Parts: sequence; C-alpha cells; structure tokens
Amino acid sequence: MNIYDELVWRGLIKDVSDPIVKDKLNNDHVTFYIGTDPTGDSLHIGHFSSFLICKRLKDAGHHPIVLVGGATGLIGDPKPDSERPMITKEQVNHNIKCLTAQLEKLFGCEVVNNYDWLHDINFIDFLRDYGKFFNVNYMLNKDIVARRLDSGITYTEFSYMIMQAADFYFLNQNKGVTFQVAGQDQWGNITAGIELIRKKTGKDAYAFTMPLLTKSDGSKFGKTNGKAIWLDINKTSAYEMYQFFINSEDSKVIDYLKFLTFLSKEEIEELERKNNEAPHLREAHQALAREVITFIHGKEAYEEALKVSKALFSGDIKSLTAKEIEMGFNDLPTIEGKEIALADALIECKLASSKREAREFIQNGAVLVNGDKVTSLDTVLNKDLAIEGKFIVLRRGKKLYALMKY
Ligand code: 383
Repeated sequence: MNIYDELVWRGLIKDVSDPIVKDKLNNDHVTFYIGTDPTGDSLHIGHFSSFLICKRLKDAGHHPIVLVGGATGLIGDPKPDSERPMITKEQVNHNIKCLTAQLEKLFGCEVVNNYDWLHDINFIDFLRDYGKFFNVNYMLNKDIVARRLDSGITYTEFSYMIMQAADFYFLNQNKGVTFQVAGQDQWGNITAGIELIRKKTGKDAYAFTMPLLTKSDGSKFGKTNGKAIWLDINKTSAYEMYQFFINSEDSKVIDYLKFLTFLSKEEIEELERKNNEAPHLREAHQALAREVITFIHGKEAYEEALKVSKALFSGDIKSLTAKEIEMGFNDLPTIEGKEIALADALIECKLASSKREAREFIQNGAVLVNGDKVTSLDTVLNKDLAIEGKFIVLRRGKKLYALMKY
C-alpha cells in the first residue's frame, strides 16, 4: 500500500490543501513540519496522536521538522470559546525545555523554536512585511475567529494566525519546508500560511490535516475522569495509561489501533475479527495498550504496568514491589502509616463507617491485608507488616481499596 492510501485507511486524512498532495506524498521526498505551543510542560495523548505522523512520513521517505512555539506560546492560539490566560515567559521557557526533550526522545527529529526568528521582527516591519498580505475580511472569515466574534477576541489572539503563517513562510524559505501537517483544528492557521507563501513567493505550499480522535459520543478522546493522559511518566504512570487504553470502548478500539499504532493492516484486521468474535478477551485493547505504552515509555515500563494490572485484578498484592504499589494505587485514599488496630484503620480509611461495622467485616472474612484474608479482631497494623516497610494495602470486599503509607 502506498503511504497516502495507508493514511486514508488509518483515517488520518481530514482536509487536503490540493489534490496533488497525494502524488507528492507517494512519489516525492518532502520536508514537512508540525508544531505545538508550549502551553504545558508535557505533551498529552492528543498531541501524541498527531505527532506520530512524523514517524509515519519519515518511514515513507519524507523529512520531518518539529516546531515548538516559543513565540506563538506567548500569544495564544484562539480557542473557540474564550481567550487564553497569558502565561509568563519563565513558564513558557520551562515548557519549551520539557517539550523539546520529550519530542526529541520520542521521534528523534529536529526541533526548532519559532522564537528564534519571530522575536526580533519589529512592529513596523511586521505590519509592512506581513500585515499587508492579510485582508481583515479574510481573517474574520476564518472559522475560529468567526466563532469568537460574539464573545470577543483580543487583537493579540486575532494576530496569531499571522505568526503561524510567518513560520510556514520562514521554514519554506530557510529549511525547504513545503508541507505543514496538523490536527484539523489548525486548518485556518495552515491555509493562512499557504496564502502568505503564495503571495510572497508566487510558489505553492501544501498541507493536510488529521481528524481529532473522539469517543463514540463525539467527545474528545484522551481524558479519564477529566484528567488528561500525559506522556510524562511522572504525570501519568504507565499503569494509568494501561488502564486508559484497556478500558477504551469496544466500538472504537479498532479506530484507535489504526490511529495510534504501527501495526499493519493485516494485524489490525485480525484484531478486528477477534474483537468482533470475542470482545471479552480484549485482545485488541491489549494490543493497543502494549503498542502505545511500549512506544512512549519502552518495553520495561509496559511490562511493569501489565504486572501491576494483573496483580490488582487477581488480588496478588504480595507479588508487587513498593514502587509498583505506588504506581497502581496512587489514586486511592491513603492514610499515614502508624501502629493501629485493623478495625480502627478501616474506619480511618473510610472502608467502614463504625467500629461495629468494621468488626463485622473482619469476622466475615471481607477484609484483606496485603492480599491476605484477616479474620482476627486482634490484628494490629504496623510498619513490620508493610511491603518493603512502606505500604500496607487494605481491601474490603471485592473492590474497595485503601493504602497506608509508612
Ligand atoms: C504554532 C506555530 C506553528 C505551527 C503550529 C503551532 C501550534 C498550533 C497549535 N497546536 C496545538 C497545540 O499546540 O495550537 N497553533 O496544542 C495542537 N498540536 C497538535 C495538532 C493538534 C493541535 O500541537 O491538532 C493536536 O496536537 O496539530 O491542537 O508555526
């Protein structure tokens, strides 16, 4: 399959700037770029789904450049609903460092920062060399600006598209970039750049966008309980990422495999068959979690996440190290470790509401300490019982867990 057909098959093509894009991607070696603004100190899974295009196109013989928007991050790409709060220059600089390191590690490609060429354009030159090429009517008609006209948009954010257009022009002139790729939300900014290049040089530049990944109800993919799935392992553990993917919707898991992995058409079709025939085996979900986590964090982290998940599922807490317990249980109610009667600990952790109830749970065999059933009312918890002297895992019934941390 040629690269363009593969991208179509994977569902990765939304808008294309020119029918010739297909030919160029199949037969030329193009230099393309994709950008991100340093709004945070880590990328999340939504970014990841777009940035994977770097590897796909690189494997097909094209040359990727990744841009971190040190300048555009100081301005803010308009969101459909409201103005972005400004972030400090220090914060932006910190974020640039984090994102650059992450992107280099993940995709091994050249990372450029638009601050380097945008910061010393003075106001008069900006208006003469760039502003003059933008008709205000054209700018007002851009979807994102049109949607903000009621609630209002500052001149600052209104100008954003000119900066992104100036980047495309700069990279075109200085690095031979002829393509820009991005998620579909970037279409307006990208076409502004294509226009600018055409007006300033008389030459064509090209682009395509990728659809944004969604859940079956149309909402954005990439969050659990309102929390984003970050690529920084200190913000989202491999275990949390594993849980996120393993719980993806059955009706969507094949779309996600196409979008987020490098498994072949044959492999994905085989998983699709298995997902239809025996969804409860969750083979497609397993493959999705394995492929994505291995790509982002490596094989070891994936295996650790798998081990923690299995141990938590089967209740085999003792097989886990303290580090693994921390990773698997970081969302649980946690109380400070001390010497305490089991019944009192259950109340303190909110696994029981009264002493009488706590005693009943213990006597009925509903309470587990580090995975072992404990029925004696005399049980006292202390550091000696803690795994590696650090954690005691309390469980009541099938699902309720709490942690004591020494
Ligand atoms: C800035 C200057 C450029 C080219 C691009 C930019 C950033 C761009 C933007 N991108 C998003 C971001 O930073 O705001 N204006 O969070 C997201 N991208 C990618 C993809 C996506 C977009 O980083 O659709 C999701 O991840 O394009 O929302 O010269």
